[in-house]
Amino acid sequence: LKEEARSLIQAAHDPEKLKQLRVKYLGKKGELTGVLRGMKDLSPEERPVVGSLANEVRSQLEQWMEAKERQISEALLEERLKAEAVDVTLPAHPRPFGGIHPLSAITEEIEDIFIGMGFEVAEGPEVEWDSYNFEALNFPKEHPARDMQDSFYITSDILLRTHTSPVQVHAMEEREGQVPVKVICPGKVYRRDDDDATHSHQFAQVEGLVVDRGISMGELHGTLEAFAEKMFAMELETRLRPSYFPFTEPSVEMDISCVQCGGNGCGMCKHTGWIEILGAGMVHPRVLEGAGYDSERYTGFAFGMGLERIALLKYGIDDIRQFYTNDLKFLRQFQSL
Ligand code: FA5
Repeated sequence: LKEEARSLIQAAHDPEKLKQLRVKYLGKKGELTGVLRGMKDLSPEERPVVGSLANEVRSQLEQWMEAKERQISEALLEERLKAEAVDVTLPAHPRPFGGIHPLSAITEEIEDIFIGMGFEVAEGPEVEWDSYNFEALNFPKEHPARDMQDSFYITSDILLRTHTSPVQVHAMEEREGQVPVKVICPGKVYRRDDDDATHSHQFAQVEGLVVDRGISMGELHGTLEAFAEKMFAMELETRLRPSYFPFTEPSVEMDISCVQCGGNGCGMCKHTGWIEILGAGMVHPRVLEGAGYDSERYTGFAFGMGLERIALLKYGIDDIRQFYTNDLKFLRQFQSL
């Protein structure tokens, strides 16, 4: 029996076969178990002899089976490793690279241009006090000009800022009457505007503020002209048109000659040859005084531009919603920025 079992165990090449052999010899109805069971029919003298022999065979079979089991599982592992081997010399799958979002690229470009002109970059909260977003900017409560910027209120005193102009007030307060103040403030703003090709309920602005002695409209115009030429990398015509903001006096809006048709008239500029890019003006004395600046000694200018509108012009995009829908085909066009 022992010899027969040995050659069968030796010949087994898979775990299933080994299991069958275990049942055949060592199972409840197995051959060796049968021998042990038959001991009751033996004479008392034979019993210890057969008993110890049977136990010896049993432990021998168990040893062989265990050894074989190990051998089989090692062989299986070896086989699997061979089959699943990774060829490290193969070229890797190309990983898709992300690109910078066109609005981030525009923000960085605008920051670089103004930093080059000596401006600092300041930031302010997107969740703002009504007093900073409106009152400190000379929009008293119930003032009709508040309708120009339909707002998302959180409480009666707190809202999502509707423009970046409140950062002007924070910047002046932080400087405690010191000059020069020369900051730009990029950031998100929110308005209850209906979304369409040129409007979004959330968009980005860049605010600019300069306060010092002797600042005039001349500095404002020159700064904005230099900015527009750098931004659009071409000689552009610019013009200032009178406008109204409660926090600047006088107030203007700046148009640039249409970047698409060079001022001859096309669909983009509604055949006027001009495109409005920002609002600006001389900081209202009441705003200067409210933020701790003596309006007899100092004057300042401020401007605020819509970032998406600048990006639409620069990249010739026809719908502002493209910036927010995350269409990869659209975004991939800017991968080289
Ligand atoms: C303002 O927000 C003023 N704070 C700008 C300013 C700053 C004037 C400093 C004077 C001094 P206005 O509401 O016009 O102004 O918005 C400025 C720019 O934001 C617009 O020229 C336009 O480019 C952009 N804009 C306004 N509403 C939207 C909108 N719903 N979606 C996208 N861009 C918008």
